[in-house]
Amino acid sequence: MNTKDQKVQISTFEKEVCEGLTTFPKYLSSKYFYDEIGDKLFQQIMALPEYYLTRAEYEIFETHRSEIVQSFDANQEGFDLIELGAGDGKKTKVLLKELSDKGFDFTYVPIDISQNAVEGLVNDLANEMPGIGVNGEIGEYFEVLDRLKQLSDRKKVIMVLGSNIGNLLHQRAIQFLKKLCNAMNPNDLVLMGFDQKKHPQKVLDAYNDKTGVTAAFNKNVLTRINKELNANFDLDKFMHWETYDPESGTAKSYLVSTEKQTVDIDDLSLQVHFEAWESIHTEISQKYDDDIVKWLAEESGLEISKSFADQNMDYKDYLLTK
Ligand code: AVI
Repeated sequence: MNTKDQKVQISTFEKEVCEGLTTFPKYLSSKYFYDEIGDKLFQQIMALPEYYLTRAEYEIFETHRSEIVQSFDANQEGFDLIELGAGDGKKTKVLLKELSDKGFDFTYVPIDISQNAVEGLVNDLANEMPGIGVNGEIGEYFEVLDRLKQLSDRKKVIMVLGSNIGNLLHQRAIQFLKKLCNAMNPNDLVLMGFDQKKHPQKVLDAYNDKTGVTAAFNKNVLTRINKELNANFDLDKFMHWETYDPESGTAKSYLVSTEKQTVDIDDLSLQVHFEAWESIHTEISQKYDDDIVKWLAEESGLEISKSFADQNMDYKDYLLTK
């Protein structure tokens, strides 16, 4: 491909940035938070005192690891443990260790959109748990689901942890779960984390930490547009804003323009105008209860077979079957 052809081809990032910033109200997808800097910021978020989700899921795995891995392979036939959005795999290591200590026959297939994350995790595991078969894959959720059947020819246990499903609106979550269901054989299982509805202030604090890491994470989408599309967003003229609606259970993140301004995105030959206090919606982080999870599962052809909660009931992991 020559330079001219490369220029003509418009990337999904360019297309979506253009669409999101030329419509009203403006929006950008949270999937663009994640590059090398975004991955590091998310690691910092997971260690924040306010961000209870990671610790809650870790506690669930520590407490229920024996029962969880037992239900993965009750018939002892061997299986592939496929994790969508594996990240640094910190919580998963609790389950991997349990599986390996109990002598289960399994291969771990961590899949993530970030090449960094997958390579880091594969290297870590080679050092920390050399006895485990690991087969890392790079890919985006929906795209990976299309080739899930090819990735494994034995029993599949598919994990989607960290309440990653919460970054999808319900209709999109159902599309995702339907695809997941289609890729499953009757014996296959899903282990999925769903952050639960709780005191609204606790949710707001988790997405609006005092140290400003979440704000930097949110603004990273603007940093990426600056770097990758030659734009001149002034990050100091946008503020991170979080809302939580306890009725719907939806937490929403915005970037709010603190003054009337115009931003140039040179690679898109685009000028974007912002009124003072105009917003860009960047992320949803959905919170659930048993009824919502049951509804999502049923709409998608799945069924809840078990659930595991942390002591505070802040968070639950559900085992889903077809
Ligand atoms: C990855 N995802 C489930 C996180 C969440 O809780 O929505 C991303 C995040 N956004 C802000 N803080 C963390």
